[in-house]
Amino acid sequence: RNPSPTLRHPEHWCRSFSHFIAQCLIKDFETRPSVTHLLEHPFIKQAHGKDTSLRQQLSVLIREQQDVGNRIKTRYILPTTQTSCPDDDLVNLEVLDEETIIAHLQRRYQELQIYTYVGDILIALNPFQTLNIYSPQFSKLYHGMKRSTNPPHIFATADAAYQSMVTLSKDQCIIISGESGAGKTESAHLIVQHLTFLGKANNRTLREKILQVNPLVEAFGNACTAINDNSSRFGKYLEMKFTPTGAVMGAKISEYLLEKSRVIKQATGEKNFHIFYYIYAVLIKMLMQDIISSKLYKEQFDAIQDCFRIIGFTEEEVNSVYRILSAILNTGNIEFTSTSSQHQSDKNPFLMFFCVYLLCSAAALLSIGSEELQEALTSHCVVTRGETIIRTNTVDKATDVRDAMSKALYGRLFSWIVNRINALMCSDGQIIGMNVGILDIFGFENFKKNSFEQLCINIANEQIQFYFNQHIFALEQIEYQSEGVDASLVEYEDNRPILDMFLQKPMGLLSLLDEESRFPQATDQTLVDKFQDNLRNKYFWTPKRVELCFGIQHYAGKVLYNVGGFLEKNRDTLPADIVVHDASVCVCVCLFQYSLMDLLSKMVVGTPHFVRCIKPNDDRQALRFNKERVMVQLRYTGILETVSIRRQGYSHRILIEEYYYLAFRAHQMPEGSRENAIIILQKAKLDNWVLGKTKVFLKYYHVEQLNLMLREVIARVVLMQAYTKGWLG
Ligand code: AOV
Ligand code: MG
Repeated sequence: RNPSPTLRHPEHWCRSFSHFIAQCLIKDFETRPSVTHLLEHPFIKQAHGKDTSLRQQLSVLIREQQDVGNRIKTRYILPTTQTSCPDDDLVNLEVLDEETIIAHLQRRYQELQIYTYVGDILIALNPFQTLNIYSPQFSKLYHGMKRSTNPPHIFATADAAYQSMVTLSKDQCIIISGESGAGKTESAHLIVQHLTFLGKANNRTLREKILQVNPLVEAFGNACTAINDNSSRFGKYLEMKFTPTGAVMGAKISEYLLEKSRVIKQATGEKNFHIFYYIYAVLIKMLMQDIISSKLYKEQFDAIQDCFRIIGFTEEEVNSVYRILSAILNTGNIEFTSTSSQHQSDKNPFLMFFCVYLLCSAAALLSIGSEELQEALTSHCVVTRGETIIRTNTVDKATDVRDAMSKALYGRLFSWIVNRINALMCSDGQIIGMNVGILDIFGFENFKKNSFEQLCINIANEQIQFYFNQHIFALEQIEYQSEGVDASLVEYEDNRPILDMFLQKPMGLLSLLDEESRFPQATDQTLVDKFQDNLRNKYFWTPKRVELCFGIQHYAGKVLYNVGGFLEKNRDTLPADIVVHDASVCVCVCLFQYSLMDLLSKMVVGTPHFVRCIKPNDDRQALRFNKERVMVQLRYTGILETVSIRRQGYSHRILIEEYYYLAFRAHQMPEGSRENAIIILQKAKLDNWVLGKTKVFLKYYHVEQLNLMLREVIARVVLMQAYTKGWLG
């Protein structure tokens, strides 16, 4: 491999190389490397000669690192003799029953050890308090380290993904799951933070830009719900793009299934999307009753302004965004009254005047005529016998049109912002690179009243769970068998039947819903009847005492859904003559059968890393560990089964050719045979591996070991090249 361009300059090279060495030594806190100690290192001895500037650089570096080490030691409770301990990983527990695992996690949680491994999977318990373990010093501590060097951490997972990407030149994806409020979005931020640290581009602006992406889209796509004050109301897949040498070069975001209905209506105690409160506090300048939250919203507004500016939106674009938001706010307040004579006396002149004012403002903000807008809201065209007739809408119909328009405007605005971010973040689209994708969706939800939105969210979570199962259990079993490797099959809760009940055509729940949505005469009752007649399995039932409801046994628990509004929300129609032209599309068909599958198929291409977020209590209290709640989550996420499969399993299958540098010289180009695989593994002094027909089955720690060795070999090659080229004088 050629040395990367950043290594060309001797001074720079010295810094990065010495950094590498210092990091190797700093792993062991007890060693306390001194400058003399480090200068005795054979690599450095060879390289530095009598170069005093290197010596100075090293002493600064070491002092810095020792400082960090000391600080970390006091802040993050580290065992005194080792930096990590066996109970960091559930796989190492001697007794593996539920009770032991729970007690273990509880003890760790009380000690603020919120992270625990199950092999290569990270369990993250929500601390519900700010922890001092995410500073750049921690990023440094976890940089390029073996997992067993430090206590479990979200940075270690991000680091493992990054190192695999760079070492093996393969795309990676990190899948974060867990119920609403469990900490997925926070984890996603931390991963981006660490990846941005690792992908040190010379381009500081780009780093800053990437860090603004999440806050910006979340202002538009997150909202306060009964469970979480910053709940994601859309699914997000963020791909961080890197050059082949691992420098960050851009980011791309894919969104799906934004909960648009929130724009027009929110359940009791819930709120609209964050951004509305920010602009309400600033642009509309109305007196807010709550001064403290008004101040907070203004600060948030300023932060969003900064995000827009840093990412590169023009002032004109930002103004257009606010104009559309204001138009939505105005439209939402328009009320309709009937013009028929018997209702004339009901009319309130002030209200009418106010509505006309709102209508005119909305029209002006959208740059259309107010009459045009009024017409679109209050009338519709019917074509009868080739003739187009304009009919006046009823009050209900006009209200529906108004709401549909607001939802469509918001949905499109959101997609536009996302597309614009992508255009601004990927200017170097031509460069071939690799990426680490981070999937953060809305978590499983079960409210007192659950509607169409909860159904969509929970189906998405079923799919992620299915993917997890596929990866951890099913594929593993299939592969063992086809490779002729003996491994006892592990039992697991397969949620495939539930998914089939939703997605199968033509009799799955979503197809039935789509079919019923096409009948204009359909009602909530006909829909429930249709479900009841066609869905006969143990995952579906209709309760006797509650009307217009149906229950589903999801992988994560029973949920009772209320069908009110299902048909309308699924139709998601817009009148043909409204401002935004849109065909009548059914949400379910286009979003589930294509979009989510598309997303999952993207993920399947990359090597997955899993983060399972767990919510220790429902009161959002720090240090409160509700055993029952944790137990339920461990059960339905399959963590217990995962522990056993990880313990006996060989989670990694590798192409051994990728490691041939470890045993052969570059020019030898050995063929990928079983014999050569054995030579490499023996040379690497690994044991306990299994050789299948075509692949080597390794435990996760084997792969770490191999990658570390490979990096050392590459560093040595770089050093030799630097010598031959005379860069070291
Ligand atoms: P979610 O993404 O899993 O829910 P969040 O990531 O929004 O959950 O976390 C909920 C809240 O928990 C955050 O607002 C923080 O207050 C707290 N929290 C989570 N992780 C941490 C952490 N590592 N350190 C400190 N506080 C944390 V949803 O989006 O509702 O499914 O749809
Ligand atoms: Mg979230």
